[in-house]
Parts: sequence; C-alpha cells; structure tokens
Amino acid sequence: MIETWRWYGEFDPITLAEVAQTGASGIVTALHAIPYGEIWSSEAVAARKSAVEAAGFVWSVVESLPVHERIKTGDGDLSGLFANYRQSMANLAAQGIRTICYNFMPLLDWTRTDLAAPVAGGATCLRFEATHMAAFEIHMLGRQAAEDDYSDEVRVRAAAWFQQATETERDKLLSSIMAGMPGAFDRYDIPGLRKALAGYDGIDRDALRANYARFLSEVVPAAEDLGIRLCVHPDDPPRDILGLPRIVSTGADLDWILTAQDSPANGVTLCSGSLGAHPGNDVPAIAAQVAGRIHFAHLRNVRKEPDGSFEEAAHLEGDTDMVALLRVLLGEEARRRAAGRADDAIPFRPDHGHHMLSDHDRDFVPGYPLIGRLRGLAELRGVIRGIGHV
Ligand code: CS2
Ligand code: MN
Repeated sequence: MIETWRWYGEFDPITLAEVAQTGASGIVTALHAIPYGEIWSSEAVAARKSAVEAAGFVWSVVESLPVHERIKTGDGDLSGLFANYRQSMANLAAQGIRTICYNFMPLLDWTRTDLAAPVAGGATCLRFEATHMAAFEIHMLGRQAAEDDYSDEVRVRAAAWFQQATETERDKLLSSIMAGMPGAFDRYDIPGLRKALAGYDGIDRDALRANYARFLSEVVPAAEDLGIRLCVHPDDPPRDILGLPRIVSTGADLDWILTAQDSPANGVTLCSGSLGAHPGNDVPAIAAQVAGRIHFAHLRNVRKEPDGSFEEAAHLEGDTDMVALLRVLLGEEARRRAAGRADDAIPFRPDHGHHMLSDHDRDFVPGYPLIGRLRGLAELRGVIRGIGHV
C-alpha cells in the first residue's frame, strides 16, 4: 500500500516540508480555490504538481474533483458541466494524475456537530451528536419533517438543549455543521441553507440515483479512455441528513454504483470511518465485496453510540477491526501482484486524526492536524508491516 497524506495546498497550514517528516510518499490534494463546476486548467494542475514534486512527493490522488450541485439535482442543461468535468480529467491525465476521488453527497460534505469534543488525556476529536443534529434540524432550521428522523428520546433532549443553548452555542453548532471543506465549498447561514435545501425539493432516493447514474454514464467512458480511475467517497455520515437522501452509504449502495457502469474506471474510495458509522455496515466485509474496485483507502475509526451519535476514535480503536480490514486490502494487493498488476498498489491515507499535543498550538483544517494524523499513520504503518511478516 502507498502511504499518502492529504494536503490542502494554499489552505493548509502544514507545509510539505513538514509532511516529508511523516515518511509518506504520496500527496492527496485538490485545487480547492477553483469554484465547483469550473475546469481545472492544465496550468493550474501543472503548478500544483510541481509544488508537490519539488518537495519530493508524488501527487498520488486527487481529492476531490467536486461534482456540481446541479448535476446532483439534475437541474437544467448539464452538458457544459459534464464537458468541464471530462476536460478536468483530461488535463489531470495528461500530467499522469490518474486516481480521482469524488463524492455524491447532496449539499453538505462531511458533517459533524462538534469539531473539538474532548477525548481522555486532553486531545479532541470530531463528533456527531444526534441530539445536537436534531436540535439543529427541528428547532434552528424549522424542518418539521425531521421529527420523524429521530427517536422520542433524542427529540426530547434536542428540545431541552435548544431551550437552554446560548446564541453563541447555536452559532457554534451551525459553523460545525458547515465546516465541511476549505476553499470554494459553499457554507450557508440558516436562510441560505433553507434556500439551498429547496433546490432538492422532490429529489428522493430514486431521483438522486437517476442523476448519479447519468453522471457516471457521462464521465466513466471518458475516464476509461484516459486511463483514469474514479473512486467515489462514501457518505459521511452514512445516513440521510436534513431530509436529503444519501445513496453511497452501504455495501448494497456500492454494488448498485459499480454495476451502473461496470468498468474499472468506476471505483470506490474505501473510507472505513464513513462506512463504519452506519450501524449495519461490516467494513472488512464491504471491503472484501468491492475489493477489485478499490482505488484508494481512507483509514480511520469511529465509536458508535445507540442513539446514532458517534465520535472519531484513534485509528486502531473504535468499532472497526482495522487489522481485519488491512488484511483484506493487503490480500487484494497480493492478488493484483499475482495478476501482473503490481502497479495497482492501493494508496491510503490516515483519514482525520485527533487534535493532540502541539496540534493545540496551531490552527488546522478540522480533522486534519499534524500530530494526530501522524499518530494514525504510524499505527497503520506498523499494522501493515506486521501483517506482511506473518
Ligand atoms: C473525509 C472527507 O469524511 C471523510 O471521511 O475523508 O473529508 C472527504 O475527504 C470528503 O468527503 C471528500 O472526499
Ligand atoms: Mn474519508
């Protein structure tokens, strides 16, 4: 497996010289300043590539080449957006960058209610608290239908939280939920979010799937011609949010996606933390099921709670058996080598990490601190070497 590190370019307070000390050889990055839907020009791709290479790395994976909201809602004439996506892929392929991660989550990217929940010993983690999400949806956003998405117990706690919360606490909740991504990612206030949600009126699960199938049919054949491997990132969290359907959450969803365009260019980013937050998902089993089409892996862990809350656990702790998962991934790599495809090693990154130790002295993109991820990478590296020797 290839050790990689996510780097946010001009939005990342961590320098590539610092990343070099982690021992990772690959960089996962994206052109976050370019608005969604616009072409990644050859010049912009080349500039990022030379910055990465000048620091001694390979640009291993693009994460993400974003899918414009209008493609997800199927709104209007999409031919220009599809053409732009294909052109960005071509510009990347021309410079040898061939693994492209993206996601198909409506409106929000990853969603947490608390970006600094305490973990024993003074570190902090990202947390999703069902009570706070319910308070946000039902009381701050005024989405009555959300009442059906939560248990009575969670609703009672949500009402109580909302009543005693200060303005500052409510603002903090909104900004945690909006933290998603740096750069040109849209962040909304409450009226803006209501308006954006209205754009999804009438888009249920089947409609979103139809729009996703259309996207795949527009870009996968081109990716195949270019030698590009697309790999969808699962929904984080893997459940409907704000009444918006999520269609990349389970093993069955992944099967549907891989069948929609049965091509090696249509693959998966195996994100253990995202998939692992779903009560019904057995992550090593899902990895085994889609192994041949895994082009990229995100390794992290979550600890689930009965009411739907979860927190990000240290990489080898939490509910997913990381050793079992790595056995599946290493087994798949061995099969690829035996089939003469040694070049198809799976790039992985320590996905998120606790903010710990000197991480508290600096600002980072939430979930992407230096020391916490370095701890994760070191632990995963140890497991990988260990499995290789048994
Ligand atoms: C992360 C995201 O939520 C996660 O697991 O990996 O930051 C992810 O990178 C984005 O959804 C884009 O792929
Ligand atoms: Mn991930």
